[in-house]
Amino acid sequence: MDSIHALESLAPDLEKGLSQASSLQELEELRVAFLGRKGKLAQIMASLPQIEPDKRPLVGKKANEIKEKLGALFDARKAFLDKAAEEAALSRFDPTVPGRAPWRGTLHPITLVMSEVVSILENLGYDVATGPEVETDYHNSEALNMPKDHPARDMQDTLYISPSVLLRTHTSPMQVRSMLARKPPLAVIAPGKVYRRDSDLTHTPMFHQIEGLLVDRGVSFADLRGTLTALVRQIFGADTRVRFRPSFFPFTEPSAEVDISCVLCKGAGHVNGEPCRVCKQTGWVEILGCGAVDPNVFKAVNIDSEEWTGFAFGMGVERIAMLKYGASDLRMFFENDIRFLHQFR
Ligand code: 2NL
Repeated sequence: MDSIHALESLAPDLEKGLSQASSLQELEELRVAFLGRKGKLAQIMASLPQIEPDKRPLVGKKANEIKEKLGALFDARKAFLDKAAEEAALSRFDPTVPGRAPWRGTLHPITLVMSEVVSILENLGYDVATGPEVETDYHNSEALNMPKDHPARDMQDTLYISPSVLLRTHTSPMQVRSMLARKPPLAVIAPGKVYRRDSDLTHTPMFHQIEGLLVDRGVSFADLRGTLTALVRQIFGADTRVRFRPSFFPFTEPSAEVDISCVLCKGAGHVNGEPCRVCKQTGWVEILGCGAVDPNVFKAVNIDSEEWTGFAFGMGVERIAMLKYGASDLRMFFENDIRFLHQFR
């Protein structure tokens, strides 16, 4: 009974082969060799017609049993190989290795300085007012004591959208809007972007400003001095000295520019015997402009300047950021070089 014998030897033969098969490809090769169309089982079945007819059912039954058996052997080996592969992968994964820190963004230095100054002034009692960057000529210039023929309108290099609509050249129009919308007393700051037709080493067409405005009865220049001294000492440190120089702005009278003792040389004018590059040996750096609100501004927004007095101040955020962070080039704030921006946390 050669056929039965041949069939019965298939399972041990396959087991031997499988025990040496270590990849899915070797497994597949064995499957083709044993169960394939021209494989060992098929070859034995091909000789069935030569067997005496009364023995054929027995051989056929045996063939089916063996086919099942072989299938089970394949499944078992495949499961074994899959499990081994999974364990090998797990042994390569070391859960104690520290993870890679995810890349975190940072706030832009201009945003940081803006938030700091806004927060200081909020603590002093000022309300924040934000509004349109596209403004009317009236809110940006006319109401601020700069009539149509005023030289400051050219001086400011305004970007016009139409003859009476423009990109705001300062955040003062928000102060005008606040005075029109509310009744004094009021204390308002206007932070935001402003635009000028100006672009070179030290000027960008867009930059940031923060303005403050206080309107109340009996406001004096001493109040202004106290407020600004408190502000700059919180920004630059408690030992910062402050000085006022007479100046001119169309919307304030009298007007002043404020200097602080140099942030680098602390007022000495030199660092390690070298002339100070920040203050050019003067010991002082300009930080903001200010003044008492001009009666013509109050008149434009229907505030009685006999009853109400006020002061206002304005500062450039980029300038403060440069001094605070020791940046030598304004353009660094606009290039968005990640190596520069990533230093501010
Ligand atoms: C500067 C100077 C300043 C003002 C802004 C102002 C606003 C109103 C009335 C009066 Cl509504 N004044 N703003 C006053 C003085 C100076 O800014 O150098 N800014 C960068």
